[in-house]
Amino acid sequence: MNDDARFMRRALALAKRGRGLVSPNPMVGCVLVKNGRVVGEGWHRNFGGPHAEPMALAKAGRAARGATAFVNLEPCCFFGKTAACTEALKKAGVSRVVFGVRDPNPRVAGKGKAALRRAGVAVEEGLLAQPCEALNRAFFTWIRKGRPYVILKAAASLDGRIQTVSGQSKWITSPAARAMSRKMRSEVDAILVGRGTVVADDPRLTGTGRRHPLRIVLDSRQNTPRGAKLLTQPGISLIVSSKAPNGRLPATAAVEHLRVPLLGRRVDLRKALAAIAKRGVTSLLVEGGSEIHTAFLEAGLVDEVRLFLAPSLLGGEAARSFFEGKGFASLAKAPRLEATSMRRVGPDFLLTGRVA
Ligand code: AOF
Ligand code: ZN
Repeated sequence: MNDDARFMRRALALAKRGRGLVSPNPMVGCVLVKNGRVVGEGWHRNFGGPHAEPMALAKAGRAARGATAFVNLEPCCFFGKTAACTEALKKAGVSRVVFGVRDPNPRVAGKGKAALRRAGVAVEEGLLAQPCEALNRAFFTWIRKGRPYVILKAAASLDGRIQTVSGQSKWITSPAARAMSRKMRSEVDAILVGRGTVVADDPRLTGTGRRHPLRIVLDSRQNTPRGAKLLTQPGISLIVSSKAPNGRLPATAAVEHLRVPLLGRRVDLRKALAAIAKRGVTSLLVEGGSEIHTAFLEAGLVDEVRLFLAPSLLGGEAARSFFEGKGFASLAKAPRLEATSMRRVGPDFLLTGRVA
């Protein structure tokens, strides 16, 4: 790996320290290098806080003059919660900026690069573009599509079933897989389930960290049980329904409501996702049940699939699988995963891929 790539990798590693803390902002890291030596490092630590570049500049002090800045994202050029990074870089006398990917935020979107060039700073775009794009995939989807990055998560047998024929689902996968699934919850902004899952499994929908992702229940008819465990966990639960909240489950500080019109017999998913995105949710873990997974897949609203597969074979025509519905008549029309990977988790497998 050449030196530039090495420093960009370092910027990426720093950026990752903001995971779970910066949303709905992107994760950004910055490394300042002079004469082959790192003179300052910084990363965006929390939403509303300083950006990566000024943090690195503060560390470098006067050594920033004539240095190269490596940043995974195009530096911003507007005064938001903090002053523009392009200005800070310019003022500090940084002579070259290497960034991974353009910031799709319409307030930046190439304007950061142009501002630096105008100020006589040498700018290079696209170093390690792929990992830089991957790191902030949720943020990019949120900005570009006005909806969260949607991850469908399920735990199934090798034959794709999420229940036995008698409805038993606890537990198809191992404690190791369940622990990993809780960790996944801690890394997203929100988790979504259908009312049916709340009734059948009464999940807590909690993660592992100190941060509590928003818990969302899709409940077309305002029927979520009042005693549901998820409603009393730390953090906020959001009931998404076509009906106004009633006295049975009134809005409180911990239970919020969102009203979304129906599309056919269920809540309009696109409208629901747009409204959820407006609350600053950039990533959403959809945990089921089967009808919810099916509705998201049929609507083309799944970006990524994470499937825990237990080495068991449950069989049974009446046993539910995580994707049902009408199905696709032709292979060509059925959704396919790309960039797939498979790893072992205890006795189970975790298969992941992005919907092509
Ligand atoms: C950077 N460096 O470290 C980050 C950037 O509300 P603000 O002022 O924090 O601005 C947030 C926007 O700035 C965010 O939507 C994204 O476009 C950019 N994030 N830019 O130069 C950083 N976190
Ligand atoms: Zn900035």
